[in-house]
This record gives sequence, structure tokens and C-alpha cells, in this order.
Amino acid sequence: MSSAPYASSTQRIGQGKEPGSGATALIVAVMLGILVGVLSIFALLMWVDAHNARDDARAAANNAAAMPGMTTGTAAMTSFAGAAPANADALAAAHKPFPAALPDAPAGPVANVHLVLKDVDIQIAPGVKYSAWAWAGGAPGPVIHVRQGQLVKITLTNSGAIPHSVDFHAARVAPDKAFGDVLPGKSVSYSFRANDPGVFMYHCGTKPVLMHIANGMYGAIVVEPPAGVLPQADKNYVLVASEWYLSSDGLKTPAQFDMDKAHARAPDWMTFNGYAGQYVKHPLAAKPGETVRFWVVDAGPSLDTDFHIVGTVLNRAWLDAALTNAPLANVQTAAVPAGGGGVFDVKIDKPGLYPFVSHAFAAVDQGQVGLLDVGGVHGTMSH
Ligand SMILES: [Cu+2]
Repeated sequence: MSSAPYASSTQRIGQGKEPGSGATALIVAVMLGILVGVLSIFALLMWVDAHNARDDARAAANNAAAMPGMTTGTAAMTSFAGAAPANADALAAAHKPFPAALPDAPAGPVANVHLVLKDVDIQIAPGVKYSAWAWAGGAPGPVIHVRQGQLVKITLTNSGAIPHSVDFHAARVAPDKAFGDVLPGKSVSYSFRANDPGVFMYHCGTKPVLMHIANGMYGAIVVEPPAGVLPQADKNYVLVASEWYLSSDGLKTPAQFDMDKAHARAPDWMTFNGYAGQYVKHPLAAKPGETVRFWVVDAGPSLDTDFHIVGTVLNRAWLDAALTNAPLANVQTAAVPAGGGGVFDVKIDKPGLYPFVSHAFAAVDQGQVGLLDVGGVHGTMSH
């Protein structure tokens, strides 16, 4: 193929000599002159804007640089996705998975919840260590299960080195009163009535919130409606999706938080319940024909989760976990926004291994994948 058609069209433009084209050319020249002038003014304004934005960004970075345990200002971002020691498989097998089964709700009108924040080294993938700001049991924090209408009494103890706080999305309270900073070594308490059913995120809301969440300070609370409101479920599993932004591969010494990667929304790892692929090695279980209910929270801090179960269709999907609405029926993939939740029912009749993923597939490569083993078939399934 030759490029002749394009060449001839270019020539035509240059050859447009028509009677009276001298006057037209003059008008065009004047119009172009005006256009150039206007564009110059715009360009100048944009430069001033960009300059100011750069100054703001620099100031923010300098402020953030004062925070302990953070890496920033690196010239190029190196991804540590998929880093693994030689014995990664054995480590994954030995890893005790975060309990995904929904614990029982306390009886009576009051649910007392004691949360302890702690600086703790955790593992987020086989052999990958991370210096977290998290909870006494690591990250995510404990799954909290209450019943709609219960009074939830939160006590937060800060055993970390810097101020922290806890913001419950299930609460309708004045945040300046309830969600304030707690100094190291101190405790605070507040209460809210769990009137809104669903599954909600809780997280530290101390600035920079991006860093406090990314470091592991989040969890899920299930507010269950009274018996009989929702269809019967045989199994209930809670998944908290999140991203990890690493300053190093974390194989020898624990990695720390990388603010540049977090701003670029370029995580190294993505997980369900804090550890890459943990339910691949240790699948969640169901019997054929059982209704399995997934209570999913996306803790972010910044990326959404596109919840999907390979080999089936979600029978019911309560988007954003809004349980007072009717669910959608027969959904292939349900979006769970960062800072939001979703409740999904699935009933699978055929025995097999059914991967559950965020179908934004980079997330799968980065660890956001698990298996639902229907019928105790065991074996492996890659996806
Ligand atoms: Cu915090």
C-alpha cells in the first residue's frame, strides 16, 4: 500500500488558488493573529495555574514528609508486585487465613466493641512483610457483627505511636464529636444506634487519611436486619478489599508506605482480608445448593472492587449494601466503591472450585482472588 492518497490530499491544501483569494487570505491572517493572541493569554493563565498547583503539591509533599514511616519523593516508581521468596508456596500453605466467616452478633440491646490500634509488622503476601499501622490482630481489623437497632458502644484504645481515630460509616453522629483524634496511650468511647442495615467500612480518619487507611487501619461492620427480612443464607463470609503501596519488596525487612504510589493509585498488592490469595490456598467452603452470602467492603483507600464469581452469576446483589432496597437479580459483576460495601448471594448447585475476584483484572494479578470450594472438591484452580 502506498501513502499516495494522503500525500495528494496534503498537496490540495497548498494548491487552493481561487479568484479573490488575496482578500480571503488577509482576513484569515487577521483572524489567526487574534487567535494566537487569545491562546497566548490562555497559555499564560494555565502556566500560572500549573505553577500554583506545583507549589501546592510541593507544600503537601513537604508536610507529608514529616510523617514517620513513609517514603516519598522517589524519582521513579518501582513496582514490587509479585515479589516472592523461594519458599512462597510453603509460606502460603502455613499462613493462617483471616477468618472470613461472619461471627455471631451479641445478644441484647447493646453491642460493646473494643478496638485496639497498634503499630505492627504484618505479612500481606507470602514472605512479604509490611510495617503497618493497624489493629491488635493485624489488618483488617476484627469483623464486627451487630443487629439493626442495637446500640453500638465503641471504645478505641490507641496503642500506637501517633494520634489515630475511628470513623464508622454505619454511624449517624457528628464526626467532630465522635471521630476525633486519640492520643497515644489514650482511649475514647462513643455510641451510635445501628439503624441502617448493611455492611460498612470503619477506618482511621486522622490526616493524612490516605496513609492511615493504606497502612491497615480499616475493617468491616455488618449490621444485620431482623430475622426474616433477608432471604435465608446458609453461609456468611466477609471480605474486605484493599490496596498496598510499598516502599520496598518487603522480603528482608518490612516495607513501608509509599505516598507517590498511593497518589498514582499504583498499588503493589491488592488483597481480600489483608493477604494476597489467602483463600486460594485455604478456600472458603459451601455445599452444593447452599445460599452463600458475601458481605464485601472495599476499604480502598482509592480503587474500586468489581466483585465477580467465576463460573456463576450472583443471584442477588444489594449494591452499596443498601439492604432497605430490593436487590438486583442475576448480576455478573457488581461494583463495590472505595469506602462502600455490597451484599451478594450466590447459590451454586454444581460441585467445583469457583474463583471470586475483582474483575478489574490487574487486581487479580496483584492478589485479589480467592476460591469458593463447593462440595469439598479440593484441588487447584488458577485464575
Ligand atoms: Cu490512624
